[in-house]
Amino acid sequence: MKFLDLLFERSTRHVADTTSRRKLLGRIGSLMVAGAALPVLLPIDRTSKALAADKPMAGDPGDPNSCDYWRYCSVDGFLCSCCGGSVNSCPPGTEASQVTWIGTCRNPADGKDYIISYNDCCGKHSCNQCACTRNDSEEPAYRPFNNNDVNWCLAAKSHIYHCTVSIIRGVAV
Ligand code: ABN
Repeated sequence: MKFLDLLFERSTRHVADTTSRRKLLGRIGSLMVAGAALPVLLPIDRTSKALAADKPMAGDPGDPNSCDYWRYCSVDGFLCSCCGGSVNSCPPGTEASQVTWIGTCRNPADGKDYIISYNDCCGKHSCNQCACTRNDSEEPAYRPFNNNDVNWCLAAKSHIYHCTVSIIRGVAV
């Protein structure tokens, strides 16, 4: 019994000697900061939020079925607005890729630059309507991080590319 007492006394003293309230509070603080940063740092799917924010703009100039439409300044693919979807929604039976090409296009209506994501819609064979290759700021394939000739469906459930939507993510400042 004495041996057990001694053992517990020693281990309790060891814990008391090697820990402190300040250290514990510091660790809890670090965990709280890391927890708050996680939603910002992790690749979380914000497509639905962006879509909800991407409402039709009053006086939005141009025809979303035409490759000249302002949002398409950096697109490379078939326009979903010609494929049973719209400028910012995938046709039924397809799913938007979460990994995308990003461009910045000027809206002639207000002169502002908008950040646009070009999400590929995946899960049906190629739409083959309204091919549009504008590629503002794009660079040749030997600079792969600046090239948009990429099938973003490779990062989706289905790798089969159908068409591309152009979603406004915000105003470039
Ligand atoms: N991002 C459109 C696309 C899809 C497949 C191949 C090239 C480009």
